[in-house]
Amino acid sequence: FDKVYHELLERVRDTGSKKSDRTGTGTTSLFGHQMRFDLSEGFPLLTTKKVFFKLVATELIWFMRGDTNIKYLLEYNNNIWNEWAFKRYVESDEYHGPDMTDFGRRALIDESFNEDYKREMDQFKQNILNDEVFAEKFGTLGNVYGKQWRHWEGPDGKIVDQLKNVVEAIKTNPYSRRHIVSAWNPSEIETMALPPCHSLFQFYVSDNKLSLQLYQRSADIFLGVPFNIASYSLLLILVARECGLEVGDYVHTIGDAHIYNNHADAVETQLSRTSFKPPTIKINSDKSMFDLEYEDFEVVDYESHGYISAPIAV
Ligand code: THF
Repeated sequence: FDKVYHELLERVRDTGSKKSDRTGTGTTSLFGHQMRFDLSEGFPLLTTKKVFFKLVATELIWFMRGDTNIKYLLEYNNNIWNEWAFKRYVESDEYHGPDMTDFGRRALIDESFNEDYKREMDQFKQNILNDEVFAEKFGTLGNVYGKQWRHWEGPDGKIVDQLKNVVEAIKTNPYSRRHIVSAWNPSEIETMALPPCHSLFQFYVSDNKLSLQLYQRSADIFLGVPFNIASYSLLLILVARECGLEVGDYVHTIGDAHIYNNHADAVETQLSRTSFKPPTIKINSDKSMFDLEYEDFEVVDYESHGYISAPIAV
């Protein structure tokens, strides 16, 4: 599994073009890449760096619950969406602290700003966790994944539960070519803190095996993709379990595949490492996928190299 990912890192590094981006960080990027993971061989949690399964699983459960408020994530000490909620807060009329314009970039280059940023972010997290009114208002990311997966709102106000529908359709009409869930809702993009990076996925059944393909419009290869691979592979395992099918392939298709310039050294470190055998996932419960909680999951035999830290572009 790691090899398939390393090939992507190398391809982008060696053949990508320099491209400036929305976040001002700068990237090396190419357009169009596909990876395939046969999940009967194990669970693709990368082993050439430590990937935190807890963060992956709690994020996926958060999507599956239809939740769009980071409060749930913070309760599991999962901080991967904080910056996007924080951004909305500091741009609102209710923020009166020091100027946080462009905080993601400034925190990396200005030590005294970074102190202010860390303090404000910490306060923000405490407010989300302890103040219900504040959390309601500033913990939400708008109509992001959870909303679209479970409560897509049609023009007539009709709510579509795409995830429930697709599970039902796989059970009743497995060979259908319409097993699609879309997070890309053009009329609601403006209401989202960030337009969905993983925009659409499709299921496919053959020989009693369930496969899933993701279309990701934009992929942060070093930080995001290891999460995305594990997340959608876990979703595939859950839906297969729900539908009484074996697991087939997880296919990951990417549009803009980019390595941020400030991840270059981290990429070299990871590429210099050799992989371990992949772990497996155990689910210690009979509950439906819609009722599972993080505590029901167990990663078995995960042996990995150490964590490699890298800054997130906001
Ligand atoms: N924006 C950018 N620039 N990259 C992304 O990968 C990304 N996402 C989501 C939304 N916007 C994005 C958020 N997902 C991490 C992982 C996934 C994220 C965001 C951040 C991250 O920093 N992971 C660290 C561990 C973090 C921790 O310990 O708290 C890591 O090393 O893996 C892609 O969907």
